[in-house]
Amino acid sequence: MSERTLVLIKPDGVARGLVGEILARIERKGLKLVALELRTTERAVAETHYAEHEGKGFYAGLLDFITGGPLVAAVVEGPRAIAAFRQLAGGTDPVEKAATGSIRGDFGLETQFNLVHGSDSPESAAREIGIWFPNL
Ligand code: RTP
Ligand code: MG
Repeated sequence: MSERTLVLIKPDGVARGLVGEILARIERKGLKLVALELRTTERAVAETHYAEHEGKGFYAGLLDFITGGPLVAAVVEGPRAIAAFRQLAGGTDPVEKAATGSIRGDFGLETQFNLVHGSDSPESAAREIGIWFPNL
């Protein structure tokens, strides 16, 4: 059974010219792009997307980072797409948690600047796709 997940190539990934590399990994895994957009993120969108982290020490910096430059938002589809993309991304901390061979493990150094976001559950995916692609 196919499912959908919301993927962001965060502003660090765009600024470093890694969009093509990251999209290639998604496509080579066998996942399908069903929506794709380069956009600058309004603060309200970032706040809604990361509402679960409100009040945490990294929240203000995270909002500044996400709104600080263009990012790529995408909806990705395939069997177990949510877990499959989280596997491609690697753990949140690119050095301590993400394995070599994952996007974060191969390209990241700092937890904040970890290149990509992927929805972490079916409920998150539905919520996040609604935020970024309300017409989908
Ligand atoms: P994401 O939501 O972006 O896919 O990442 P995640 O599930 O792996 O990690 P999460 O705990 O949801 O954290 C969201 C994002 O906040 C930044 N962060 N910084 N400085 C820090 O300690 C810290 N912790 C989290 C990262 O950009 C992380 O991806
Ligand atoms: Mg998360």
